[in-house]
Amino acid sequence: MITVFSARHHAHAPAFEIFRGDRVPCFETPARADFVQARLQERGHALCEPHVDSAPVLAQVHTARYLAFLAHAWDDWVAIDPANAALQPFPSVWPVRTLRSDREPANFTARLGLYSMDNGSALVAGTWAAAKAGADAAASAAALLRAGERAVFCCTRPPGHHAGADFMGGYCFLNNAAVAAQALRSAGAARVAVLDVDYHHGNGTQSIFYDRADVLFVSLHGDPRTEYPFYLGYADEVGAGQGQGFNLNLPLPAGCTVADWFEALERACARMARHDADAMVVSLGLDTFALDPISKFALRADDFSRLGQRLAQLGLPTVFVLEGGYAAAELGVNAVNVIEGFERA
Ligand code: SP5
Ligand code: ZN
Repeated sequence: MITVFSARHHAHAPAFEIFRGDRVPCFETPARADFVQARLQERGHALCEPHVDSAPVLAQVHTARYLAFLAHAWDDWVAIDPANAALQPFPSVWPVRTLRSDREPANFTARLGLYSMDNGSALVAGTWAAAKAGADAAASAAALLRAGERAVFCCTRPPGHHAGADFMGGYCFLNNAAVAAQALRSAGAARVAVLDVDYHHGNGTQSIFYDRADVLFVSLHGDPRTEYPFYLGYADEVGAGQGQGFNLNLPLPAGCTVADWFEALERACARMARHDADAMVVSLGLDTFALDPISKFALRADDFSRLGQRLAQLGLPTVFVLEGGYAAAELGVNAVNVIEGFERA
């Protein structure tokens, strides 16, 4: 399976994130994608650079004002004070209920809060370049499928599935999976199915397609009652308007068994099969791994092979997009196990 990979992901390397009021090393690091790249090469898989500009598709997935903010956020931050170049901006104020989000304030921190769901996406000088390269990889993968590839893997970071039409969050800035799905639609696929197997609910992807019947969203994740992102991902979210019946959430209790997880995967696959899709996008989070430092599912290396095998049985042209997974040293083996399980099936 061909992999789309850009070394530009290195440009996004924040020094720290905030955890319980303290600065802690980032869980989402450049080493993650490097371990995956190394394992792909070790196993003889081909890699290529992104070759499609995602800008037209990004404009369909994200709002113009969010894209404009994100593209210039670092320059705006440093323009306030050159000393800011050594600091990471974090939001500290948000337009929650009763506050207005239709007006964009002039103040930088207020704008950052307007376009953030949490303080979980550390922003640095190279964030836009890295995120854009990831979105370009997703658009390139869609083009490769159209050109006849059976499946393509996007080895991208930062991840994307928490990013909504007009906000960042959960280490995510641009929604790569949504870009892949929308690019497939634009390339002629009448129906696309998105399956999100990251430990965390893909709130951004769900919200982007929530009122649409052409893009089905199915997600398997830790119960939001106790797990991030907390405010979305419940089973009663079934889609709205035209999209009613085209959103399926399968929350599982933190600490559930591998057998429970694969049982839910069967339900997900059954719904995917009913969609009669022309192509599938898999938000491939690997934080379901037993040794993941921030998650509470129990999958082992072999289980990722089984996942790949099961997904291949859906018989659909497939784009895999890397999402979470924070046991960095094991990420390469686990990701490539999915890829090779898929290929073997
Ligand atoms: C793409 C993705 O997987 N994003 C995950 C964002 C999770 N953000 C919340 C992180 C909270 C870290 N909690 C650490 C608990 C350690 N005991
Ligand atoms: Zn995750």
